[in-house]
Amino acid sequence: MNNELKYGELDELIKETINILSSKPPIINIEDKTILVVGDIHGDYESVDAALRIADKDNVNTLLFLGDYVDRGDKSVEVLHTLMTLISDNSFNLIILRGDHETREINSEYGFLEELKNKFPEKYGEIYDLFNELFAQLPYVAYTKYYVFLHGGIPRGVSGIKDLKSLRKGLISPSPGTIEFEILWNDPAEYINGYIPNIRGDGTYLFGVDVTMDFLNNSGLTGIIRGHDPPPYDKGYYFSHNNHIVTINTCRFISKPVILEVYGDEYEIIYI
Ligand SMILES: [Mn+2]
Repeated sequence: MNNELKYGELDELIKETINILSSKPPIINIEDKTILVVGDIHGDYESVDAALRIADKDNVNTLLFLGDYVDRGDKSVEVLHTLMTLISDNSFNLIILRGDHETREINSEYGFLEELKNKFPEKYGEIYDLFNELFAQLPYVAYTKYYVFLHGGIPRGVSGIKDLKSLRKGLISPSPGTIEFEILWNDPAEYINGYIPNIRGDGTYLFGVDVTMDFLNNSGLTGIIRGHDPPPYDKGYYFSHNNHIVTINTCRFISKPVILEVYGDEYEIIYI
């Protein structure tokens, strides 16, 4: 942890970021043609730093993170501090989507709460509550003319981007059975139609290629770019549903870390 970073300063930065985020919608339309996309981070500060260097080098203005900033690694606070500083400085068009770890139900169990206890033994409870208030203000989805970006997958009952306009912000731990929950948790699967229960737990689903094609056709889009699921360790990404879905990971504790650069209707996967 940056030793100069005191509880009071962090507290103010979180509050300022909540103010900025709460004025934005849960679904973001991106106009920019070039976008640098970052997958799961899970407390891996070095990967965030590497992605920001590439954004600088390639002169990219729009940076999109696919969620899961906290838990597992031990630098979730540093990761969030960097992202909040960039949001408050307005130095990039920075979009940070919500992942399933940006819910209290999960981040109380998988390392983030413990990290805060270690780094802020006196005040961890207040910081933890503030961060979860911030997470509840993160958008769930972003889209361009060609691609949709989300953490997990297509929720049941959602047949196109128009059905995502009803997403609600402000939920600290979205409940199973809601589109807010399923967009954070669902995964694509080959060789199934429709939806079947996912081994990740109650209320999580696998969706088939028919769901993906209906969603894309109804939305006038060509692909889904997501995180959430660990790719083969040596690869860092994988394709599903006839290459209409790409899953990437940017956390070096999970697989080789990659980022993805979108240029209009194309993209390139880059090892970092
Ligand atoms: Mn996830």
